[in-house]
Amino acid sequence: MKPRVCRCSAAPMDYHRVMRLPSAPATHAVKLRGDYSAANADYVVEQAWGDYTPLEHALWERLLKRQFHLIETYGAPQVLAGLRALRIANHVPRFDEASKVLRAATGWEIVAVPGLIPEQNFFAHLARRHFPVTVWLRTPDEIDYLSEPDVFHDFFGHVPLLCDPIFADFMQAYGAAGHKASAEGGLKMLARLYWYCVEFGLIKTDSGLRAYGAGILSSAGETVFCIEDPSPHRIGFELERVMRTDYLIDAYQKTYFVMDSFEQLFRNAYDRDFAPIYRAYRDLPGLEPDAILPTDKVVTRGTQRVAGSGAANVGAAGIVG
Ligand code: HBI
Ligand code: FE
Repeated sequence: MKPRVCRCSAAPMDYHRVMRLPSAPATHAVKLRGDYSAANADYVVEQAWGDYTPLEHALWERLLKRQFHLIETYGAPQVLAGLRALRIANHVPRFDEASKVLRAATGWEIVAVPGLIPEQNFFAHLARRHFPVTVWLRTPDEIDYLSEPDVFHDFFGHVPLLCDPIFADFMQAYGAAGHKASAEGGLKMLARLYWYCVEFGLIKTDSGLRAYGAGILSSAGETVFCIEDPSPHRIGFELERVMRTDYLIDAYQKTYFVMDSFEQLFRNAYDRDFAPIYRAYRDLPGLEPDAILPTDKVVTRGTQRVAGSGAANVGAAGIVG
């Protein structure tokens, strides 16, 4: 697979490809943007908040206003509660201040990182309730388009839900599962769970479907698309189904999986041995991103008119960040 440039501020690199390598990302052919030279062995750096420029703070404010407005309509209530608790302001947030809120809420804290880090380090942080947040912010011409997660995606997209006790426990369990998955040949399947839940998950609420995945929440276009558009399938979450399904990294998703509640996620994933699932499916080809199986709990069957592969579709989808 060739390196792809992805459409949103989601986690839009092919993580598996980058992170399966034994070496640090900085030595990989895909040039990562962050400065890894000052990172310690865990890839942690200083946030150096004072170094953000007035232009960067202004860009943060622009991104924040646009997304906050959309998320009031389309975001899950737990996300809104987290955003309020964090009192995200009109400037790039200080990780130390946000960590105080998180520690009090769920025992999580933020660690600053230069960008994407190898998945074993990423899992180790999560297992300790440390959430890695990239320090750099996109430039103004990238407001709608970015090829790696930046501080807006990582912070605005991921951190609010870490205030939710159930989701917070799930994320720690995910990190712990990551350690085991490499020995059990399950990394690819575990990454699909991350993708379809943590990055692109929807949840049912009394007022309809709402978005909680960070890749959605940091993308203006996908925030509306995932809820309103007739194109994608929306299918009830089922752990094995999700773990078997390939995903798109360079276009809007063809399928979103819908959680009944975060309790469901927790019940499915916490304290569960994934090894039998890995064994059953790891050597089989993945399901197509637009598959519908007879066993699926279909919430809405999409027209699949927008979803497609490659850059043309990304253009059609409007390249949003
Ligand atoms: N590194 N900084 C950072 N952020 C991520 O979301 C991330 C990562 N490294 C690996 C990784 N995600 C993936 O392996 C996920 O599938 C878990
Ligand atoms: Fe992400």
